Amino acid sequence: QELPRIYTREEVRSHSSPETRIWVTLGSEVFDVTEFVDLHPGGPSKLMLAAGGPLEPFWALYAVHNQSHVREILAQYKIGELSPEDKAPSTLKTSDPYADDPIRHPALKVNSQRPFNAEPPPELLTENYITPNPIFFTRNHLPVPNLDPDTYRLHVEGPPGGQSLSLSLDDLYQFPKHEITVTLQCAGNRRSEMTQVKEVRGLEWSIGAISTARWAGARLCDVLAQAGHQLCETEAHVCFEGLDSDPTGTAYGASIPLARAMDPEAEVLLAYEMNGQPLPRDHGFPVRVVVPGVVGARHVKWLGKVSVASEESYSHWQRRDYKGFSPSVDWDTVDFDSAPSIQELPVQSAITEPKDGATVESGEVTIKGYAWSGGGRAVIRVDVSLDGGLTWQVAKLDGEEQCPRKAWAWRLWELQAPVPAGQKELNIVCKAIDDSYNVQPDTVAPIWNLRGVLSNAWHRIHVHASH
Ligand code: HEM
Ligand code: MTE
Ligand code: MO
Repeated sequence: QELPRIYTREEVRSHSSPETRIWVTLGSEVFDVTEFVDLHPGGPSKLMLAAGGPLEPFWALYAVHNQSHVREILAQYKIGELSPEDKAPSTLKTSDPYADDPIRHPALKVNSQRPFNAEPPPELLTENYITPNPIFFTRNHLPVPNLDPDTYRLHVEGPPGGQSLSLSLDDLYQFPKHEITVTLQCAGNRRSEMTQVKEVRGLEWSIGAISTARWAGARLCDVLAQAGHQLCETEAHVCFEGLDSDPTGTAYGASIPLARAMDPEAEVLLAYEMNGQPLPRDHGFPVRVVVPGVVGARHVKWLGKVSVASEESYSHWQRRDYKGFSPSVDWDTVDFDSAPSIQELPVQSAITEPKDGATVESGEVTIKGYAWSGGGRAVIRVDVSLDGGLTWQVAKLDGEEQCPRKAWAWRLWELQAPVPAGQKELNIVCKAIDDSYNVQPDTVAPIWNLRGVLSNAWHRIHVHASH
């Protein structure tokens, strides 16, 4: 058996560029991760922050790394150990960047504590048409910033020759207040069903990475107009930057097409209220973007800056994430530049009651769920099957009737159906149809993708009937 090679921290430090090769440490182990840098799901630049030093301070921030498969990847690159005198835990005592995160509601099912990611349980998700703020699903990539509403300023960059704005909350309140009901869904909603087909990288969302609120604020088009922006011919994008940032100061960011931002009918908001209250800290206090009909990732929270550019945002989350690929694409072949960023989401529905695996009384069963489509497309019908999709019944749609082309919010639905006599096992399935007659695909495998986004196959649950 070979003895591990021994290195000093100083030696490790000298390996921090592609020319010298890239080394990192975890505990007392040393790794040469040069070959992994370009494959890193979080992007090469993030990994490079740790080049030549310990991973711990960064991994404390991204708990996504506390998984065995991540440790296994790293293990492949092990080249040796730190010398005994260098093994002592790094004197650099990192304070917990999440110590100031808000207290959360105990009903939330937590997928990740740091950063905080959680969804309401199915039993609560469709209890109310409007999701109560404390159980609205939460998707954070970083610690929650603690912003002072009195000193808060939103920076809006003007066009060349125009004027830039620095808006206080009071300034924002001066714009006409616009209030709309909008459903927000994460691209990763129902990712856990994709994982069952084949492993994907991302948080294990069940069916609850979706919620609905009344949002109020200024229209983005009014604010952009005040800064002197007009809808121009050239392809343009509105870029948003959050005030949440990693240790290097890189902020969360995303963009949407200028045409959507400038269209009053698209109702893009700079929201300061959620269900009649100031935004909760987890949901972007004091101001966030709300982009009706569009994937959650573009609804930038803790909004610090708005600018117009000829290119999409250069943010990792715009360019290296939130894109769809063929099931044949893997992490060795993926070319993120080849796919457009997700904006409008496809038609979606899920069953929230009964619970998968539950036992239902003989006689009648009540089946409930939600249905929604992106781009303002209204859900026109939800079909439900009790026999795995052989025969179908049409559910009753509840909740607010939606305006054509501006159907920003979900419909809840319900079906009461007799349990077929003698039937001991029920395979309950739902699928929604939107007003473009888009339907959900019947199975997950053909839409599987390496990032586990856009998971919208027929939702299937299995229940036992007690006869
Ligand atoms: C995601 C490995 C260093 C930031 C990931 C994932 C893996 C990985 C496998 C995907 C995990 C999953 O979604 O299941 C590694 C390895 C590293 C390393 C082996 C060291 C050699 C870093 C560093 C940073 C970082 C130093 C930050 C400064 C991230 C981020 C994500 C990520 C932001 C994406 C999280 C998300 O899905 O939003 N990394 N990583 N990583 N990593 Fe790393
Ligand atoms: N904005 C900032 N600044 N930071 C973030 O991490 N996450 C995005 C988006 N806006 C995020 C953000 C993602 S991926 C989603 S799905 C939604 O916020 C979630 O919004 P919610 O937490 O209010 O449900
Ligand atoms: Mo998301």
